[in-house]
Amino acid sequence: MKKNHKKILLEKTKEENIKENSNYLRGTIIDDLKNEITNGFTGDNFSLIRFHGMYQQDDRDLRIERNEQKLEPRYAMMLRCRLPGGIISAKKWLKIDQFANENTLYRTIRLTNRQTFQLHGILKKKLKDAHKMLHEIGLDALATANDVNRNVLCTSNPDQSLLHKSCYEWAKKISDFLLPKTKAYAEIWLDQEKVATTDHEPILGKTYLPRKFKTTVVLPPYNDVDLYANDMNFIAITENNKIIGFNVLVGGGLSINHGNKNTWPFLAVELGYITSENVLSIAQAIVTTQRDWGNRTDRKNAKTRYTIQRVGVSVFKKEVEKRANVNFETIRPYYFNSRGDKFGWTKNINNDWSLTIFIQNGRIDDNKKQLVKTGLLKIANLHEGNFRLTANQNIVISKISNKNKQKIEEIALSHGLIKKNTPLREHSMACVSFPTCPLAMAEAERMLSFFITQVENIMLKYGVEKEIIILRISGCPNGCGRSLLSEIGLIGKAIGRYNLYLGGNRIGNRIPKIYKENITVKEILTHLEFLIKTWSIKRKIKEDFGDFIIRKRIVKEIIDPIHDFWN
Ligand code: SRM
Ligand code: SF4
Repeated sequence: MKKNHKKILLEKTKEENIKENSNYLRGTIIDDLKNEITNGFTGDNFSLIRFHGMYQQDDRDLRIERNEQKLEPRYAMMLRCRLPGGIISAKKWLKIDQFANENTLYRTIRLTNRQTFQLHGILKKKLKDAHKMLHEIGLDALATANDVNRNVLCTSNPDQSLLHKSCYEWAKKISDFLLPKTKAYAEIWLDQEKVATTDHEPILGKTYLPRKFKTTVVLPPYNDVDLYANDMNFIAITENNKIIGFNVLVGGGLSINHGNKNTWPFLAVELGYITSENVLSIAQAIVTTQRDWGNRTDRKNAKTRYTIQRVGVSVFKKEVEKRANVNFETIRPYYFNSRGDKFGWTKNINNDWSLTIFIQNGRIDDNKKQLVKTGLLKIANLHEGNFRLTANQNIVISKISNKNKQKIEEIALSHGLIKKNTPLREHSMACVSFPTCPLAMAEAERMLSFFITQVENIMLKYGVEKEIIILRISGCPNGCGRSLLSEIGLIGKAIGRYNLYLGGNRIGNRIPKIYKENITVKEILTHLEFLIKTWSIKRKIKEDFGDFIIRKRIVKEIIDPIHDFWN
């Protein structure tokens, strides 16, 4: 019996076979595109389209109704664009907005917390149009999902300083360097002719990575990309206003499974310092080490963090040094003092301007209170610069000329894009969850605004409404809303029920611990009222909520997540 169990564990996962047999990510996607019997993809293609930046979903609000009518679920795809560092010109935005209006079921755009955007609700027959539209404006959706290096994050707004600009250039360079080389994307979506060459993936390999892989380039002191949640991170070290090298951190990740003690969140750990000329060889060595050493028999144990924990940091580091032929130097001093985005106007290096706008949940839509979509469209129509998407689901209108500054401000004001929000709201985040996410267990995006209003009322009642608390909601333990790096984190358990986590910190390098399990929103608010009240009375001067929770031992501090997270 035991032997059998071992054998099962050592078998490659189904996904590994899918990749192996896919002919470099082609599968039979082309046949499925011709198949008009279903709006969905069949067999392996369901998984393979993810490498091309799409997820098959169905509207969960409609499931019961369609089932009763004996109809296929309302299949439609979510498409995630590749946008390293989050930059898209205003002119390109116009095309995206138009496509969303004319070709998607929801007619919205969703900014993600990895500096890009998603279009939900594209029918299979419209998919090629979507990719062709992206291609025409110089974009694509390649490698924004599945077992590859995903959209590379970098500290927002490259126009603020030369250092920000060079961070962006590094993010772009790393993203391009680690992209899949297969021609499958161009053949399938752009109708490019199949050329008689042999596909080869020198970095990712024929079976790609064991699991998703996430990278950041960050300029201290702002940890606006939440680097500790990522597989590979480059922290810029500067001298005389130039980036001279990077501290490299690896192995962060946040997802867990409810009740599965073999899963735990983990903060990226330090490998060492490298000079700039070694960035790409180190990136390649880290990725290929994870490619060859990552667990391909259990997807729940396949991310870099588990590889590093299995072999140990020093063994992993030595292997990376050997593969790159570079030795890490001692980590250079660095510190972070905040997360989140700074809203409002900033003057840039070229004497032009940036305006950072808070977008609740990253949802680009119009509602009674705010005309976010219309407002951004009007701005895009006259703006000659860029839109910059942040890792907190917000948007920076960057490179605004002096000539356009006032006009843009007027549009932003009249469409409710510049509003006085509480620091709590400005730092809040929720994942997409219902109705499109197939893995959602509880509401997140659709309940965030209401929930924040309730917590705002509590904070106002106890005179702490001007304080920042990092509050995040995820609809399931995959933790896309990065709840496991927040001071107050909710993780969905079932409809209307959440686990409540407390005790993360402001800069995002402390994992919160469970405080109450499987409770209702009403119960959560009762607990929060008590805790916020106590904090308002007993906190030390300037003591953050998360730090207070830990000092008062309301939850135990997580020092070693492998042991402390579940115990
Ligand atoms: Fe995520 C899966 C949305 C950031 C961990 N995530 C999903 C899917 C695609 C559901 C699915 O597999 O079918 C969700 C699509 C919902 C929808 O309808 O749009 C989804 N994840 C998101 C986004 C849109 C949340 C958001 O509101 O911004 C983010 C897209 C980022 C991007 O542009 O690439 C998003 N996901 C994250 C993050 C946060 C981050 O990267 O900083 C995490 C936690 C960090 C980490 O990786 O550990 C995250 N998503 C997951 C996981 C768990 C992965 C794991 O390690 O086990 C899944 C499930 C999976 O991959 O099996 C997942
Ligand atoms: Fe979906 Fe869960 Fe991610 Fe939310 S956390 S988007 S519910 S997978």
